[in-house]
Amino acid sequence: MNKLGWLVLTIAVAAQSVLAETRVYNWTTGWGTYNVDGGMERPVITCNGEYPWPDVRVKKGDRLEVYLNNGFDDRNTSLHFHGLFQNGTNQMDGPPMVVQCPLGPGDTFLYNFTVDDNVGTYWYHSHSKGQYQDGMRAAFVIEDDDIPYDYDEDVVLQIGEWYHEVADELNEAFMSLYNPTGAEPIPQNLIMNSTRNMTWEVKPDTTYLLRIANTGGFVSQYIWIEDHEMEVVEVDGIYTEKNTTNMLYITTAQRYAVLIHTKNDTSKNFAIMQKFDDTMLDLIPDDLQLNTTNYMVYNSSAPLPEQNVVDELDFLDDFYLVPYSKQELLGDPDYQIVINVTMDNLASGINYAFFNNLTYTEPKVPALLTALSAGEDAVNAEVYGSNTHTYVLGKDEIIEIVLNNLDTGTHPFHLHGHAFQTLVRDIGYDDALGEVPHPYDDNDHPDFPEYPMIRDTLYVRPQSNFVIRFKADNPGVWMFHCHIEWHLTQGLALILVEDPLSIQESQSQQLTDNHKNVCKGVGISTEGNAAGNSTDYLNLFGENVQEKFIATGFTAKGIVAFVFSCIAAVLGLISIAVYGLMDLSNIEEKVMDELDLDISEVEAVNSSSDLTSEPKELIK
Ligand SMILES: *[C@@H]1O[C@H](CO)[C@@H](O)[C@H](O)[C@H]1NC(C)=O
Ligand SMILES: *[C@@H]1O[C@H](CO)[C@@H](O)[C@H](O)[C@H]1NC(C)=O
Ligand SMILES: *[C@@H]1O[C@H](CO)[C@@H](O)[C@H](O)[C@H]1NC(C)=O
Ligand SMILES: *[C@@H]1O[C@H](CO)[C@@H](O)[C@H](O)[C@H]1NC(C)=O
Ligand SMILES: *[C@@H]1O[C@H](CO)[C@@H](O)[C@H](O)[C@H]1NC(C)=O
Ligand SMILES: *[C@@H]1O[C@H](CO)[C@@H](O)[C@H](O)[C@H]1NC(C)=O
Ligand SMILES: *[C@@H]1O[C@H](CO)[C@@H](O)[C@H](O)[C@H]1NC(C)=O
Ligand SMILES: *[C@@H]1O[C@H](CO)[C@@H](O)[C@H](O)[C@H]1NC(C)=O
Ligand SMILES: *[C@@H]1O[C@H](CO)[C@@H](O)[C@H](O)[C@H]1NC(C)=O
Ligand SMILES: *[C@@H]1O[C@H](CO)[C@@H](O)[C@H](O)[C@H]1NC(C)=O
Ligand SMILES: *[C@@H]1O[C@H](CO)[C@@H](O)[C@H](O)[C@H]1NC(C)=O
Ligand SMILES: *[C@@H]1O[C@H](CO)[C@@H](O)[C@H](O)[C@H]1NC(C)=O
Ligand SMILES: [Cu+2]
Repeated sequence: MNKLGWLVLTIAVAAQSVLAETRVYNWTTGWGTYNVDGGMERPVITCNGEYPWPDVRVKKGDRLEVYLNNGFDDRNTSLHFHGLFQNGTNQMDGPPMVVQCPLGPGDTFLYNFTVDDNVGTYWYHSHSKGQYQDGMRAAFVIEDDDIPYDYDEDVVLQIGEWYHEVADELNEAFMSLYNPTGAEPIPQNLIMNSTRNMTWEVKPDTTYLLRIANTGGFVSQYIWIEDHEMEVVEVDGIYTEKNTTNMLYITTAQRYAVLIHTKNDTSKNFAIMQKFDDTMLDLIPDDLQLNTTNYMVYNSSAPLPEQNVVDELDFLDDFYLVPYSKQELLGDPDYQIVINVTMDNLASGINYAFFNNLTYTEPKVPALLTALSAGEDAVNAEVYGSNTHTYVLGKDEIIEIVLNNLDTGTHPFHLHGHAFQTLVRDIGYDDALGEVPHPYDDNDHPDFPEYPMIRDTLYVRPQSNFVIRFKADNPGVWMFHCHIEWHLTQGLALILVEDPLSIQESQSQQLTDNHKNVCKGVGISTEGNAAGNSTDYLNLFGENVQEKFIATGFTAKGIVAFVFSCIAAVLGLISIAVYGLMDLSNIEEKVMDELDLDISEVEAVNSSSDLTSEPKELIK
């Protein structure tokens, strides 16, 4: 290179380093008592003694150094920056036993990465069981000087649901023999920005970029603002062609950035409405308020509006959004993964979730640490264990995931490390109408869009299917899972190991000294296969595996019958935790209805003699 060339290069580097900043955060987890929804005081997870956790706002290209100090005395923790590609920094992605060792009490994990490949609206949250539902979460915005839209002010808004009990207690009731249908706990309220009756004070004649993130752990929501249109310009960090709507439907973990232009007239205030997708609730307690009113305030001396009632839920179908980049449909897949979603009881009687009959079960060594230490064996999916449900993907391959939802619920699926194209999302099929699941048919499907919508979290409808594609251009170990925290706990997850030999070769992917110390702290080896064997990676002896399926002859229906017959009192207590404060008198009927049981059948099982012995086996 000539002298001038060096000079130009030097200036370019200097200019970049002036713009890009390193932002340091030092967060310690703990517990505090707060009355978040105005309904009840309860313990919540705090950050440096405060709640809610701080929203983060950085610029594209910045470096983050987040020191997460585990201030709990009884549990491990972790942090995931949802939607970030973590290109070259896979160990900073968060899920414990997938890309990192769990962070033990008293230890510190340094999440150190740059945000080069992402812009827009994200969030961060604990990736350890139930913690984000207890409050360990916030919005995360990456500002972009080149954003192709004009606006005056940029405002974030978190929506979610809230429980009056901590996740630990709910989980105990949920993952229990006494909850044989796997009914998810019913939340007590919807919240906005960690409160109810939220007030957003706006200026007249102003264009807001409102960044809405559903940081809840379960229910999808409808959201609309009385007499105000929303122009969608971004989904999950992907800019879109503008699309105007009155209402959005947002699943947990999804984000929408919308432009809202305020009125000139400041005499009146307007309702910001949020509403449960109540089809996701197994039971609707009598006292559950399905919609909540918040306020867009132009004039604080004018009265607050009543709720805004709409005739129909006419929301934007995100499938039809077109990315601003007009990225074309990726070519035919090099590799197609077909996964069936089901839910069923295993031998303990507990209800689990499955992809192709596998319920995700943690390995003994985090999968990334296996990939880094396995040498040539890293390309063999077996070394990651038979119950982590791992697929190994080749460098730059086009991957297609076909997901068939054989279950009757709606599930929002999230892929780490990528945003993907959505080729197909079928309509829902209602079991109440006698409809059966419709798996995707390769030979008979609708035309794929020319410019498919791109995002990182996508819902599948009941008994339906979707098809997504992405390019395996991000070497790392990435989780694909349902973002309903209850379903993740039930094992609705799998692992994609992308180009493992490139991970091994990359300097930036090597474990940091801090990470090695964190592993030492919780007694986890930094090398070895899923069983922890580092001499023979193909010897999986001693690996963690899921429980057995229920033996033939003793069915899930039998378990339900047993639960009802022997432990009615306990059931009552558990039911309160799971179903909320509802009229419990006919709960057995409702559960049986859901399982398609009829009373005579249950009574027949109840009186049969082998029942008394078998369930004891189940409990041990
Ligand atoms: C983070 O804060 C804690 C408590 O104030 C302090 O002990 C620790 O040194 C800080 N760590 C860093 C990296 O600043
Ligand atoms: C933290 O994780 C380690 C390793 O999986 C485990 O042995 C330990 O029991 C966990 N600690 C707590 C407090 O749950
Ligand atoms: C964060 O990572 C960068 C790049 O590897 C490194 O230069 C920097 O020292 C790291 N920060 C800390 C506090 O270790
Ligand atoms: C908030 O909303 C609830 C339910 O609509 C209502 O009962 C309560 O009084 C409201 N609180 C305030 C402070 O407005
Ligand atoms: C929501 O809360 C965040 C953080 O406190 C705040 O910056 C934002 O303005 C709030 N959004 C609205 C719509 O009030
Ligand atoms: C609102 O006021 C601005 C400035 O006063 C004016 O330019 C604009 O036309 C008005 N908009 C409407 C819808 O009246
Ligand atoms: C909100 O819920 C109440 C009862 O829970 C109902 O009367 C009202 O019509 C609902 N409003 C909307 C907009 O659905
Ligand atoms: C906007 O969304 C509607 C469906 O909700 C769709 O029919 C239309 O094609 C979309 N237009 C653009 C430009 O995205
Ligand atoms: C998924 O389910 C469909 C319908 O039951 C079945 O035809 C197909 O073989 C299943 N695929 C896998 C991978 O289990
Ligand atoms: C899953 O289990 C069902 C029932 O045991 C069986 O029919 C089916 O073949 C299994 N599917 C796969 C992909 O193993
Ligand atoms: C990761 O970085 C590589 C090399 O810079 C690039 O080719 C690839 O597109 C990136 N992947 C993602 C998902 O950003
Ligand atoms: C690891 O594999 C080797 C070779 O197959 C075997 O001898 C050894 O017992 C295994 N170690 C453990 C802890 O299972
Ligand atoms: Cu789910």
